[in-house]
Amino acid sequence: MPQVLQQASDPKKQKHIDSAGYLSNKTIAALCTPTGGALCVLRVSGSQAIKIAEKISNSELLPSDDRKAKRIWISDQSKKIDDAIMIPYFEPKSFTGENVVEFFLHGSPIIAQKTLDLLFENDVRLALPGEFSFRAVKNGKLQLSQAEAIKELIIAENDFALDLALEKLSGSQHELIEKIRTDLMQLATLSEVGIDFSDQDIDEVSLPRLNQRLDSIVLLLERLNGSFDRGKKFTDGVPVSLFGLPNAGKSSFFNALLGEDRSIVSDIAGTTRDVVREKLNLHGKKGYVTFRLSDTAGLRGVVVNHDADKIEQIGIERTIQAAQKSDLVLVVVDGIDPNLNQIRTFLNSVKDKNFLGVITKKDKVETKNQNLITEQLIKEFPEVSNWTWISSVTLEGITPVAEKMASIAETLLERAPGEVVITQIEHLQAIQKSLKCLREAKDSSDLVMFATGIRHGMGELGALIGETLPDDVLGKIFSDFCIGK
Ligand SMILES: Nc1nc2c(ncn2[C@@H]2O[C@H](COP(=O)(O)OP(=O)(O)OP(=O)(O)O)[C@@H](O)[C@H]2O)c(=O)[nH]1
Ligand SMILES: [Mg+2]
Repeated sequence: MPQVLQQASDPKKQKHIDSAGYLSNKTIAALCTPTGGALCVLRVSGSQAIKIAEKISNSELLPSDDRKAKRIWISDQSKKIDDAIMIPYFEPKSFTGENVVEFFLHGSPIIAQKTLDLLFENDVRLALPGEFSFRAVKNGKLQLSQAEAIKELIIAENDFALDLALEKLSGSQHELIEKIRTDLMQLATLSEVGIDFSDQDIDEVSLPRLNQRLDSIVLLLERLNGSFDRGKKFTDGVPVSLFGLPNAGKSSFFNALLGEDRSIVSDIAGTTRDVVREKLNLHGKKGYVTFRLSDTAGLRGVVVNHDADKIEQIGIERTIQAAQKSDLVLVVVDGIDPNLNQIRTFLNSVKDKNFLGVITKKDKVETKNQNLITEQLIKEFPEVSNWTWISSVTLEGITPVAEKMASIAETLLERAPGEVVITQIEHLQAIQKSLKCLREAKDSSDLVMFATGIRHGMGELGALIGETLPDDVLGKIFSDFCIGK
C-alpha cells in the first residue's frame, strides 16, 4: 500500500477523526490513488471543500468553474507544495452530492502527505473507508446496491465477478427488488380492499386470487435466494478438489497447476493429511475464472481401513467432504499403477459431480501403454470426462487440463444477460426473512393475516436497498470499503 495511506494511524491524522464517525458532517479528504506513480488523485468533499480549496490554491472558484480543470499552485502560506490540477464540483452535481474538489498532484508521497496535512490544518479530517460512497448514498446520488457494486468492482478477481459487479452497478438488482416491493405493495392494498368489502364477495380480492399473485412473487424471491451459492462462486471461486489414491501425484499436480511448491510432495504414501487450499485464476474462453482448489489426502482408508492411521483417516474423511462440496472433482490416477478397483470404490462415495480425469507420471509410461490405460479408464469410468495424461516433472498436459477446468467452470457460471445474482450474506438473510413472512401470509386463513404477512415481507426487503437500515448499520457496510472510495 502507498506510504501515505499507511500513515492513517499517525496520531497527527487520528486527531482529525471525530467520534461521530460516518455520521459527522465534517469536510473529509483522502487519496483516491496510491502514491508513487506519475499522478496522485486527492479528493475533498463537504460543505467547506470549495472554500478550503480556494485557500490552499490561492485562487477563486466560481460556480462557472464547475467541473473545469484549473492549473494551480498548492501552497502552505507562501511555501509552494505542488504545481497541480484542481477540478471543483459544486453541490449537488458531484459524486457525493456535496461540494467536492479533486486535486491531481504529482505522485510523490511527500507531496500527498503535505497536501493532506495542509487540509487537516484547515479543519478537514481524513475520510473513513468508503465514506465518499456513504455520503453519496445518504444524499441519494447512489443506490446502496450500486455503492456495494463499486466495492465489488474494486475487489473483483476475475471476469465473472467483474461482470456481475457491473451488472449491479447498472442498477439491475435495485430495480428487481423495487419491482418486487411494488408488486407486494399492490397485493397489500388489494387485500385491504378485500377486508373493507368482505361482505360483497369480490373475486378479484378473494384470498385464493391474491394467493395466486403471491405465488409468482415468491418464485422470484426463491430464485434470488437460490442464486447466492452461485454468486459466491463468481466472487470467491469455483470449488475444485483433487481425488485419488496415495502417491498418485495429486500434490505434485496441484503444485504444477499453481506454479509453486505449495503442497508437500514425497514418495511416502499418505504425505498429504489435511486439506490444502489455494486460490487459482485460469484464463478460459470468456476471461479469467477463479477456482478454490483443494489438495486432499490420498484415499486408501476407504477400502482398507487398517492401512490408514488415525490422522490419515480423518484426512480421508475430509477428502470425501471436500469432494462433496466441490463443483468439479479432478480424479487423479497414477499412470504407473492405476489400481482401477480402488478408484471405483472411491467414485461410488461421491455422486453427481463433474469429474475430470487426470493420469499422472506421463514421463514414466510408454506411449503404447498410455493408450491402453486411457481406453481402460474410459470404459471403466463413464462418469469421468476427458482423461488427460500429465507430467508434473515435464509439465506436459498441465495446460490442457487447466483449459478443460476453465471450460467446465464457465458453463457453471453462465449468467443470462440482466440476470440478478446476489453475493452478500446480508441480502440473503433479508430475502429469507421476507420469504418467511410471505409463506406465513400464504398459510393464513383470512385476509387480515394475509395483508400483515405481505407488509412484513415487503419491509424485510427494504434492507436490500438501504431503506430500512439505520445509519450505524449503513456505516458498517461501508467500513470495509477502501479509503478514498
Ligand atoms: N516422474 C514423475 N513422478 C511424479 C509425478 N507426479 C508425482 N510424482 C512422484 O510421485 C510421488 C508422490 O507424489 P505426490 O504428489 O506426493 O502424491 P500424492 O497423490 O499427493 O500423495 P499423498 O499425499 O500421499 O496422497 C512423489 O515421489 C512425486 O515426486 C510425475 O508426473 N512424474
Ligand atoms: Mg499429497
